[in-house]
Amino acid sequence: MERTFIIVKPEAVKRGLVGEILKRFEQKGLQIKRLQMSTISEDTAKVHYGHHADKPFFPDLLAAITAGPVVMAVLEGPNAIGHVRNLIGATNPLEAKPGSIRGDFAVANPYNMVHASDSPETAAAEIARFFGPDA
Ligand code: FUP
Repeated sequence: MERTFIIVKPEAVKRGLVGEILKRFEQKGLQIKRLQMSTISEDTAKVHYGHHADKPFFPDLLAAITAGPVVMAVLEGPNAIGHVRNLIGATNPLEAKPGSIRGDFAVANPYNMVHASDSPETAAAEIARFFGPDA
């Protein structure tokens, strides 16, 4: 069994897509193990997206992820990381296939609706960052 971490981003919360997005993970067969609504601080956003700190889009990315409340979840199931990455689609909404979350609901970055961990290492770090070291 594998665990992964997702964020329903502020733009998706604002558009009323929380239920729709969580439903897709649940109907795939993944279990919601932890769930919380909160607002990401600028400092935490800088850590979370630290790998993009030198990119020209970094300020817009920070502004988008801190713009309002988000919903975060820990999801569990066989190959949860890979399944969730398939369900959300490509990072660039233009490349995300229709049928994926980004393909169905997003038109341009940084508003691609959802974040999901991309490896076991990032999943463990992100679960600890947002739900605490004992989660
Ligand atoms: P992903 O793991 O699919 O979220 O992709 P990345 O970690 O590469 O990107 C993190 C976020 O940066 C994306 F969700 C959106 C934003 N981004 C841009 O705004 N422009 C880009 O060219 C690439 C990423």
